[in-house]
Amino acid sequence: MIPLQQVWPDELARLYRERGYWRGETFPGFLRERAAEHPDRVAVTGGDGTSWTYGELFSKAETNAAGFLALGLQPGDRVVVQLGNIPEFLSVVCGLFVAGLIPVYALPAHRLTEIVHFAQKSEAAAYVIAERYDNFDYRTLAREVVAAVPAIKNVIVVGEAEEFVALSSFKANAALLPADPSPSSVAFLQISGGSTGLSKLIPRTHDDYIYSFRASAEICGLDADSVYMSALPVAHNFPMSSPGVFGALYAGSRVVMCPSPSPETAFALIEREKVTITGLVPPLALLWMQAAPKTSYDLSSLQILQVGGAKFMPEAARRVKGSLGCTLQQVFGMAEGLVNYTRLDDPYEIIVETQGRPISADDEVLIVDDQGNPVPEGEPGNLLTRGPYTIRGYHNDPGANSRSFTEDGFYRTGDVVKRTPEGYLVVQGRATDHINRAGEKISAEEIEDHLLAHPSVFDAAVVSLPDPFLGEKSCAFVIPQGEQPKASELKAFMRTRKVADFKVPDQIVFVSEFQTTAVGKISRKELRAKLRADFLEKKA
Ligand code: OOB
Repeated sequence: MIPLQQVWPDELARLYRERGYWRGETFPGFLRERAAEHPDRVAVTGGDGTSWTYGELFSKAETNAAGFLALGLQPGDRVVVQLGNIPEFLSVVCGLFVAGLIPVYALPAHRLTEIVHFAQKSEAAAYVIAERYDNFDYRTLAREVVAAVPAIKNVIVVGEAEEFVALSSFKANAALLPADPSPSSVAFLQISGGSTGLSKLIPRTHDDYIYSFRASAEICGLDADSVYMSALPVAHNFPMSSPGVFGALYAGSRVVMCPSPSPETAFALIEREKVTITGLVPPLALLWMQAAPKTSYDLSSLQILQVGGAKFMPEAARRVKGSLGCTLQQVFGMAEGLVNYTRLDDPYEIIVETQGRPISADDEVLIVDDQGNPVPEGEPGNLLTRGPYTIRGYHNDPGANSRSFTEDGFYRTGDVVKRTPEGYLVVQGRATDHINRAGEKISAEEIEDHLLAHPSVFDAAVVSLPDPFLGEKSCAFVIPQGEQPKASELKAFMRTRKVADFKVPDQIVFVSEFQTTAVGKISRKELRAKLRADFLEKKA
């Protein structure tokens, strides 16, 4: 098994400890502490009203930890977790942490192709699902996963397990529980948005991740009276840690798991649970702002609406206060690390016009041209970063690591930003070829590969097009061979590829050739840029 690690150079690790960012905390350690400090305070509430106190959450985590180990899993083993916004998400992943097992976070939208990739890449030994979520039976998916990945020895199901193992069958057994993991060890694997090909795996340590959500909770002013609602899929880094469910648990706040971000479901929960803070991607923020004036639900408890994952346009940002009556916080982050926030007491213009500034004084931010030279202050350039919670490399991916990191360990974010005189970042665009579809990052290359598998596709180039609602939508330019297939046929074909539904191209445009320059071969990147520009120009 390829060892999991995330290593910073000694002098930086020393600095991060000296400055108090890395305090030697671990997930099991802080959860146990909170359970001891306020065992009877409610930690998490589900959409159906199920509530567990901090004491109950930790005791369920210990029971689940023993259950996983009793199945024969060994500390250090990887476990793919595909659960939606239900309280069991927390009892399962906290159980894995207590057992020293490593969650690999999949989204509910992922299907066979993605799950097999995560399982193989992480060398996973088990897979946790819910019986159903969002009208999909995950047991049918699990059967295909097990057939494709024999190393998955156990499937654990929240709900009716059929031939698999029911989470509810797990029994407490303190004798099985190991000592807490080392704070510098990898706690879990997060999934990258991925601009080239398949998603990469992001190893995050206890020390670095806990710092990021502890500091985030402080920036957002979370305390015992706060109620954080996860409206986005909780496996995303944003609702998980910015400050997310873990920042909320760290601060002793209450977490609400919202099963759908639709205004109907979310507004009802805001009223019922007196939610004080939640986070959305821009398209959902627009939807909420549209629905709020007409709703009969009482949204007055909501103090902070965070918006991030994709660019929130200033015009929309200016409407938040008027329509939802709360403070806007812009969040510009990435699963690889760096997270920027506008601060709650920032001047209004900074809140609506910028994507915030880094969490840490020791987040190093460089803005450089394509040759790697710093651009003049205030000019747009490529954002590079390193710091106390930004990874130094992906798991087992030398190719991606040489592309995505500089020799001195800066992560190339792929984002084009400029910096204001006050040190706030404004996202201008992106240098890499992915589509940011309502906050879900889609790799153009990955979709092209699927389309090329269709017998009537000679070549395909996938690009992003502006969309008033989604921010960006995906468009596939396809050169057919033989008889031209219908667009609907290609979309149906994409579904047979067993990928997340958000990866099916929104639009398909058939072309007879890709105009390449006289010089001959142009890069895929240039080709995509040209197709996109020509198409938008024709439409204008
Ligand atoms: C968050 O994380 P990821 O890993 O899904 O995506 C990261 C990328 C960034 O590199 C950037 O391209 C884009 O998403 N992005 C934004 C943005 N926030 C993220 N682009 C413009 N404006 C923003 N506010 O998306 C994520 C992780 C933690 C917190 C928030 C978002």
